[in-house]
Amino acid sequence: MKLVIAIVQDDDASNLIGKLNKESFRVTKLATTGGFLRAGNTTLLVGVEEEKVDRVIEIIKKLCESRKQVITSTTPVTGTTGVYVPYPVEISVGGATIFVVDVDRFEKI
Ligand code: 2BA
Repeated sequence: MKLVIAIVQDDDASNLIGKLNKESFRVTKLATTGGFLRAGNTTLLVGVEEEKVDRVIEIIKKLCESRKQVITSTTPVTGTTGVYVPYPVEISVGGATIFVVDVDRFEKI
């Protein structure tokens, strides 16, 4: 058995869970926060048989969009101390970040 850990954007989570459930995958949804943007995202835990991992990833790929986001970065002005100039930087937030890990033991009690 494998555990698929997928970090997705909040906007995509509901659709994705719906589709996974429709195909009989069981999902746990965690409300998480990205360490870089410090903004909310969603982490899904999906325990599946190894041969179904590809299907889970296929569904995630289909439903999770990559979006551009503009953040304000600051950099010190050269030659001066303590002066910072804010400037916009465009970053692309996935899609999805997916980890697939082995499950040593799985029990339901
Ligand atoms: P965040 O950490 O909030 O990152 C959001 C986006 O900011 C990232 O999108 C990436 O485009 C950018 N970013 C992150 N760290 C950066 C850095 N050190 N320098 C420059 N830009 C940076 P994604 O790569 O699509 O990641 C989306 C979310 O997935 C992340 O939110 C984080 O919660 C999670 N994530 C991504 N890679 C991970 C990893 N290797 N381990 C654990 N969580 C990860």
